[in-house]
Amino acid sequence: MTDTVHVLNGPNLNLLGTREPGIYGAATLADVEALCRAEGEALGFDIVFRQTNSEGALVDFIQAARGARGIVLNAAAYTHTSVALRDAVSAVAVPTIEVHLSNVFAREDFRHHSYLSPVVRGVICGFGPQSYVLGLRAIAGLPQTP
Ligand code: CA2
Repeated sequence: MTDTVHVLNGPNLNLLGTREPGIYGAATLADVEALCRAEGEALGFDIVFRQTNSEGALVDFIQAARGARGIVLNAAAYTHTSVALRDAVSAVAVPTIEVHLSNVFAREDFRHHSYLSPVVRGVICGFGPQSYVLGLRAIAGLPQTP
């Protein structure tokens, strides 16, 4: 049986590769998806890859991941604002890796705080699209709960 990992993306990440290449690089979200699918295949994961600009939809995506092997979550700006997302991550009890393309700690102060970090399994930031690959590998390395 293949384990499912949900790779969930928040607001404006659909614009990747079209603007601000100095911060976020040249890869598009479709490129990131292809990378995740290739890594997922290597690790034996079925990848569900989704993006939304809406906070409520992201809550729904997290809830839909209940029972999955893991979640790789780039909540984008909602990372720094959303108690609703934090509550959703806590509620589903699925091992979640918070990822960011950029090194948020090398950026503005408001990006240094995450509502999600205290309730996720771990945080990876600053490696561009490789942050997602590292997130998938982190899930693969976690002990599996029955
Ligand atoms: O570095 C990351 O992955 C972020 O989660 C990206 C968010 C930002 O608010 C977080 O602080 C860090 C922003 C995503 C917006 O992506 C864009 C891509 C291209 C052009 C404009 C925005």
